[in-house]
Amino acid sequence: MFDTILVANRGEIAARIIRTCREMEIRTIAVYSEADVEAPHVAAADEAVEIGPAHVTKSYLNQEAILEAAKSHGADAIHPGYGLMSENPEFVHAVEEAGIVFIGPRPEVMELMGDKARARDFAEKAGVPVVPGSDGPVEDEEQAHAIAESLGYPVLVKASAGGGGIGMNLAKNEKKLAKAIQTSIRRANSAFGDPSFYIEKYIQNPRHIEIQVLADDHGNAIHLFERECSVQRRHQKVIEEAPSPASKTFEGLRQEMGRAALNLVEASEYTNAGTVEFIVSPNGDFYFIEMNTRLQVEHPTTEMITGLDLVEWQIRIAAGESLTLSQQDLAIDGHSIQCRLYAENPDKRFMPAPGAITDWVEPSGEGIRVDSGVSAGLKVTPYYDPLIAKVITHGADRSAAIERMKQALAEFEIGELTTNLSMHLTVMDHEDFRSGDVHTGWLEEEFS
Ligand code: MV4
Repeated sequence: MFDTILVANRGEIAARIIRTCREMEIRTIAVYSEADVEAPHVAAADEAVEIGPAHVTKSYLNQEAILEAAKSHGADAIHPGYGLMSENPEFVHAVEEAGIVFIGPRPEVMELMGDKARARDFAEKAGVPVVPGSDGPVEDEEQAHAIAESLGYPVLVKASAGGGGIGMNLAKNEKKLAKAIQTSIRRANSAFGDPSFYIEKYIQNPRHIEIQVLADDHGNAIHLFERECSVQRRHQKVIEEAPSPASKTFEGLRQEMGRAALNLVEASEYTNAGTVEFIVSPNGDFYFIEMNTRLQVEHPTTEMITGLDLVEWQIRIAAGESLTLSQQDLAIDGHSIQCRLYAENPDKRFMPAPGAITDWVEPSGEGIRVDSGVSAGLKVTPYYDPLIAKVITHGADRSAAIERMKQALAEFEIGELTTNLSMHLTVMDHEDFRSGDVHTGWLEEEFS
């Protein structure tokens, strides 16, 4: 097992990774920017290294500074958390060249899944259902017209290098196609320096459901069931839960999506923790959209219903250990919901609202977990993601998890800072949310 892990992240996820390292008796090194001197993840780690100015490109994305901190402080592994350096194959190569273990998948599979057109092609060949669409990237506008014609409108133009909705444009009819392509190309060029795009049939009002997977270096792979992530705004998830309410409606959905996810894992020789994302149409058909090659923000809901520590398993797998669980050993225990608390203003179209935290008292109790990255006396700065905490509850069933969430949110004391907490309380009582029948456009339709 590793002696020392450097956590190349900040906020709630850095603190959460450090907690598991402590339980595993692994020494931790935090890194921090000039703006994060007083951040909780810095205090939580055994040692901490300043890596640069507040701006992410100068600190948390500064590969040389992170590697230098790891080398000079004797780290034998680096955990990237999510975002930042977590899905950058070049960083993985640099880490390995320094003789340090990257806690995550191999860089080759990270690169494959990072190219959404390639990933889609690969998934299809591995027997995973994909949305009807182009075979790989589309060459030009003429070919695009022919493909769209055979698919039938509306179609979605997606940037190959995209993901998370970047460079994605809807063409409702033939007249709108050229413009959608141009917009995708422009966005993809400026965001990724890669103009390539592909086309899919547009699935209206889908749910977003994903499968958590774990795979080791010895050929063992399991899935840890599904998470429902349809409550989102501008491609930012807001509320997640496990299992998905749709699994009650559609018999066989969980098992079929789980099998499909494992087919992709096995075909791509994927290792460590990962998430296979699907969209599910209102009639229960599911389609692969992308694979995230990292731990996800919503992983605690899976931990609550399986009793597993996903960070512990990431570390064990990276250290070469074998999975000791087989698919038959796994069962879902109850239901879990996660509400993301963002420093944002519900009265100003949920725009980020940085500010000082004068009061911060977290709820606690049976079936309540809070993963936070702030504390009283600190400031939320405009430099980083406005996610400040996640409230996660567990109950015997969905309504028990919702009741616990209402209780936890009501108990949360947050002073001065403007957050979306009141919106969460409203959602918990909304009849559509209660019914479990929501799609990816629902939140923006109801709360705008
Ligand atoms: C789609 C889709 C409908 N049809 N693809 C958005 C981000 C990227 N992960 C894929 N996305 C979508 N792809 C087809 N063919 C609808 C979305 C989509 C979405 C997907 C997941 C979560 C939230 C979403 C919000 C809007 C649109």
